[in-house]
Amino acid sequence: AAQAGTADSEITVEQFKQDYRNKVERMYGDGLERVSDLDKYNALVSLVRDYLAEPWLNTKEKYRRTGSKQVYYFSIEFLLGRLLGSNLYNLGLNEVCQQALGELGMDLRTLRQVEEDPGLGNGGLGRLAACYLDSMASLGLPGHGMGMRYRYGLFEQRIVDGYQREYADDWLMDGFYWDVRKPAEAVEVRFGGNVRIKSNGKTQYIHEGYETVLAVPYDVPVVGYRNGTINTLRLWSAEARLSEVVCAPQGGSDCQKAVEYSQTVEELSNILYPDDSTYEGKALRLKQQYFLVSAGLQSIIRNYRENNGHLREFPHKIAIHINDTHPVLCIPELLRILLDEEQLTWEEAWNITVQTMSYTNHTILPEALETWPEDLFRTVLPRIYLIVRDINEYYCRSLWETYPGDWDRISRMAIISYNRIHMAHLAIAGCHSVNGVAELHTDILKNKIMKEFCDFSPAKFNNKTNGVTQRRWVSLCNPALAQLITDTIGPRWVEHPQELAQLERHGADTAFQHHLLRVKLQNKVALAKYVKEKHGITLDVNSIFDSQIKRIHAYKRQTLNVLHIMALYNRLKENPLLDIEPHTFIFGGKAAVNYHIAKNTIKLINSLADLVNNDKSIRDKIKVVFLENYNVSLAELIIPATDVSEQIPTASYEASGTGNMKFMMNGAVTIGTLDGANIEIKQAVGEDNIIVFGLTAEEVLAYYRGGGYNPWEVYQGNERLKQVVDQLINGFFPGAGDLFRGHFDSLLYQGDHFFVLKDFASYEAAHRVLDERYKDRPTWLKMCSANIAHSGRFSSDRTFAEYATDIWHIRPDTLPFSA
Ligand code: 26Y
Repeated sequence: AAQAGTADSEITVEQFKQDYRNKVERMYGDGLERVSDLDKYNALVSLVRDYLAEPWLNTKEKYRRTGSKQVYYFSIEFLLGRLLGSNLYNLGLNEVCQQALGELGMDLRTLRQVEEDPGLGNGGLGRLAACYLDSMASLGLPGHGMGMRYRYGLFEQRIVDGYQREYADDWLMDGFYWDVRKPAEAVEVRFGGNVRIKSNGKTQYIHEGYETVLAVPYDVPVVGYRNGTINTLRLWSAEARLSEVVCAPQGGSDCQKAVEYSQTVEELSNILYPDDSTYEGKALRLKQQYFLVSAGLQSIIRNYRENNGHLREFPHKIAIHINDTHPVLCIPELLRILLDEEQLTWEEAWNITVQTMSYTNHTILPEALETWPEDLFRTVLPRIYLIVRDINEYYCRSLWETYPGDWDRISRMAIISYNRIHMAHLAIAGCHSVNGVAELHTDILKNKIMKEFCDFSPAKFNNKTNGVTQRRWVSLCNPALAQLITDTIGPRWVEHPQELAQLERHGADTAFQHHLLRVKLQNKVALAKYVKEKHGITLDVNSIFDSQIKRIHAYKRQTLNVLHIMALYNRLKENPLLDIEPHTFIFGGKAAVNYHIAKNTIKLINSLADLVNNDKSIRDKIKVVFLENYNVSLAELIIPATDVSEQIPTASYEASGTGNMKFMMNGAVTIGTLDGANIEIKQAVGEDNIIVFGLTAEEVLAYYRGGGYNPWEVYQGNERLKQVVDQLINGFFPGAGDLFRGHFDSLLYQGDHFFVLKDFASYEAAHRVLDERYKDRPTWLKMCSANIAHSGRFSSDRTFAEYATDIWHIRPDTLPFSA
């Protein structure tokens, strides 16, 4: 039998060509010459799926046989990006496929671009989950994803007259050929109704009068890098079972009702909530969360029962990870199953649950912390509500034992207080591990946001600094750089990214530098081509490409970037002979649908772009572009072409950041604040290879304690700054009128909560340092190499080895890092 993972050595180009031709003919009843690109793409996916069927089956078989502990990563978002390229690459079929298609007169790159981006996530949190899937499989770790199969992904952004417009992301329109529908493994999820308590010796809870939603799983293969491991991402879809509804003859009113009913049921998995900032307590969102959790847990337990004995052993066989609080109902749902269905005692059920569950926090933004009104919760999930009440009581009792009489503290830490259910408190109480996503973030959790919880159970708290997969974020998106690295230090870095450190020795080497420069230029040409085709703007590929690509949010401070560009522009206008390096400022990102100031920031960037790009007098020294509909695929194009990575949040706000790591791996130099993982990037590369500026988290927090700072003083004390701030409202942007008054007011009249003005001078100075370094090209290239060389730490392989060892207590087949 074909050995899993060695597909590359087994399938020849000839074989591939033949298989592919056959596939096209069988799928479409037509010859390769006669079918569309979409058909060709679909046939290729179908063929790749055939190739991975056997190793997929073998992997499942192996896990059953060895009885190894399985990890389930529950996440309401998985931002996968396109899969054709990454699956071919991880299967080791990339070259064979490329050559085979070439010989058939086709181009793999074209077919890869036919694929819709499965955008089942908002940003960092969802993309992190996707990187982790890649690492789990590539480490040969039995780790699977549990997520939602949204009918529509994150909205598609179009820019109309400089403004963001949102369109439905109909990603399933042409079908999605990677997943396998498993109707036989569907489970039922119950909503509403009421709970009757029956007491005959033992109390029983009978849930009645509920509505049932059918949860149907779709399994997506997750391919490990050339190791034969194929794990599973299980995505759940809500369906109604209409066959149970009797229709009146000639389709009478019952049929009508049935169709309406099916629509309300299917609403559950229709949309991904397009918001990563402000929490909204919508009933549908609560239902979605419970739907994922209940369906996922039921299927895990069903599978467990087929292969194992008593549920007492559950924590030795299963680890469940909760990605932020969104899937935190895993805790009461597992308790429900253990109590109501398995008849375990509370103590037993609670201990099993806590030992099984672990939780990652991704944000300290108070407006993104989930709490649910008790009434709503009780109505939608009556049985789960009772269990959460019991958890609350049990937890508060244990708090009372440690802090007798300290009512204030206990009410601050309670899971239910003031008629709201606090999901983070539930997570901390019900998990054996709570982690932050970068050292600073974890410190802030431990010493501020969750201090009282940490005092109560310090052993739970730990840090796991985020990581990204070098396979998608270097090998696939930057093949030229990957080749250069492999030519220089050999191919092992793909599986052992810490070996990138060997590049350090080559950083000052002229030949290496020369190659690096060529690679970067080639990537800039590719991006410039895209920008020209899509936006009609000509970029100077010899300019510094400076990128800020991420969700648009006040704390991420796209505004600071804008003000600096305005100041640079003003300097050029005053002195057209000013000797500055030409710059291309690249922006990309979506703003939440109702986040008005963020949407206005997009308009601000576009207004600046219009002004600057059309001003002949500055002789193309600066260009500004806002790239429409930022998503994973666009990131794959922008990151390899970037020289300068903008990571400029107000310190303390960005839990970690992961874009910062992707840029670093691709040899961009960071200009950043001391926040999130930027701090650890600085430690890794050394202070000569990163440009930092601005207030530290401690300083920011100290200002807040003192009631903020006075932006007027800063504004009045800095001529350049005053000029650009005034330009927001003084007609500098033709036709803008009062459009940017909101930005102006927030900076001056609302206390500049995010310290934009406060950090401006230091940001400007940092940019000057950057330009100086860039002028001296050998120094610059050395900085770029140092960034690549020290990026191994930020591989999700490292992060995952840490989760596996410290939290889930499982051992991968091989550990790439001695964790
Ligand atoms: C509940 C709703 C309002 C909500 C929906 C999505 C709240 C938060 C989110 C997503 C948050 C998110 O993406 N956080 C980011 O997680 C990354 C991965 O850990 C971090 O790198 C990044 O700093 C953090 O902002």
